[in-house]
Amino acid sequence: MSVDVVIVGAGFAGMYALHRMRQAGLSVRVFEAGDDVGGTWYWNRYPGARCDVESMQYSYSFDDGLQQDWSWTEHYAAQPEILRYAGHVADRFDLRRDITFGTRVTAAHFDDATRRWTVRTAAGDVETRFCIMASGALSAARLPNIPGIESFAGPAYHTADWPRDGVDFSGKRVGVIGTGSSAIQLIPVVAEQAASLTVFQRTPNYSLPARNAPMKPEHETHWKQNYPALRQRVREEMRSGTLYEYSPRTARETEAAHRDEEYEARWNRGGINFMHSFNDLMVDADANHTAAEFVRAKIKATVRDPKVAAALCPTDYPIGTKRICLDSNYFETFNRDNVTLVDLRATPIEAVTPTGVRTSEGEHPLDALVLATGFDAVTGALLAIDIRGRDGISLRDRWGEGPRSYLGLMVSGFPNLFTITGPGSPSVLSNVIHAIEQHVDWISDCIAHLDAENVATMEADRDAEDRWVDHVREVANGTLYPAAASWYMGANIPGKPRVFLPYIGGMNAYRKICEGIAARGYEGFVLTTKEPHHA
Ligand code: NA7
Repeated sequence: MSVDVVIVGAGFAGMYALHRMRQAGLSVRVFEAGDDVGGTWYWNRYPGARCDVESMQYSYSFDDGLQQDWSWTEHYAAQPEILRYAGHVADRFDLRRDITFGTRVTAAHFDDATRRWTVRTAAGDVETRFCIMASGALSAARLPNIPGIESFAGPAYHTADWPRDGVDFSGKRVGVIGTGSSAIQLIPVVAEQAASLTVFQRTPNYSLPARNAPMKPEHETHWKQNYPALRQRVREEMRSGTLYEYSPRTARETEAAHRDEEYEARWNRGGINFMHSFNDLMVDADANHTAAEFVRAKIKATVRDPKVAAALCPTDYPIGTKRICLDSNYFETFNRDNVTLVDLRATPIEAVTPTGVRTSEGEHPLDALVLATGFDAVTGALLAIDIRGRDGISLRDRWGEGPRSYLGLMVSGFPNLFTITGPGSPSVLSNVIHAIEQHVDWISDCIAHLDAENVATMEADRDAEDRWVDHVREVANGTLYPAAASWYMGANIPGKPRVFLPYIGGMNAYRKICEGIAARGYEGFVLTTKEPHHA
């Protein structure tokens, strides 16, 4: 088979890319490992899975009919509803006919002579001019390297590979390893069903109340009546691809009492907006400390057992530098009689045994195990594919000391290969659907330009790429983010280079940079023209 464009992945990025490429008159084939569309929302079916961007904004903006017709039932949509939305989009734009499901891409090799890519799958090879990697930033699930993990006799589930028919934990002694965002969503729900729940925590996390609720009709109407203007405002003014109330004030210069009033008001309204209470929280350690202290006081006021409360309080990294979590009754859940917190810093795991988890303190008997242990973020899914560019050079080698990319969109030496929400782009620091739309629109305009100018290949210029990588690092180093051993830094994967993976300059600023580069004739890219046709 030979096509103009191969797209890897049929999540929100792959679906929109397919739609745009098709509109441009290109032939497209999408490969997707899952049996249907939805990407992260297809795989992450664990109880309590929910988006932490509000529904009216965590949705496509490219088609007004779509955004007017679809109704969200909750302020923050749960996984089943988001998956239904993905399915609706696939139906509405008749996407599935160009998607090969149940098929993982294993390799993509560029041929210098033909200037085409060969994409390898279990279903055979496909030749293509362009490759679009829509393989997701949080899609390569990671199993913990704990001795004996294979020996557990009961069922074990990773949150990102959850059985389609769900799991009944009634009457079971359940263990959860991990206390990241996935665990924080899952724990309150499983605690209500299981006979007992044992939470194995290595690093406590900061979590804010979501205050999720059924969709308020007036909120939905407000958004639907003003979508064009509101989306435009997000595009122009918002760092994070989501409409938040960014404060113009610093915490440092605000009196303690007023500061706490602001935190309290935002805590009570719920959501990530709390993190925008002041504009210096992510750049000034003292300012950050005031927000962290506020959250620690809330944890201590919520959790009745002071020892458990203390163990749940993060103390050794600034708030927000590991992905901030949103929850519904997470800390409250530790007041239940059937929930036990095991602080792995005090009593580390020694092994998983056939009947439970053994820590330095003894065995915790379990019937079922949940691994909420996260992902090889941002680069994991790309490097799982054997990608080879010019002269057979592999992406794995090129990125041996950390990812190098121009704008998070293209890599030098890998012509005509685009990454969506790739390393060096705002990616996971933005409302991801918003970031996806910006990338896909830019790529689609770019391909139209290449065709109009008779261009055969385009790739990042090595110097421009180096400058961008330096810029990404400098901007990150101007913040508190690198202070935490987070998955943003690759720190959760043994041996992964410590590089701040996303671009933190803001989605609005990033969009302008990309637009400027395109307007200046794709500055920083190397374009080679096709040989003229001979009559
Ligand atoms: P995260 O945020 O990476 O959380 C993984 C959790 O698992 C975290 O608490 C880890 O502790 C813990 N973990 C990992 N390995 C181990 C071992 N070996 N022993 C004990 N604990 C371990 O993943 P999530 O799925 O929760 O969330 C990822 C993102 O997806 C989220 O931010 C949203 O954007 C969506 P650690 O902190 O490493 O000490």
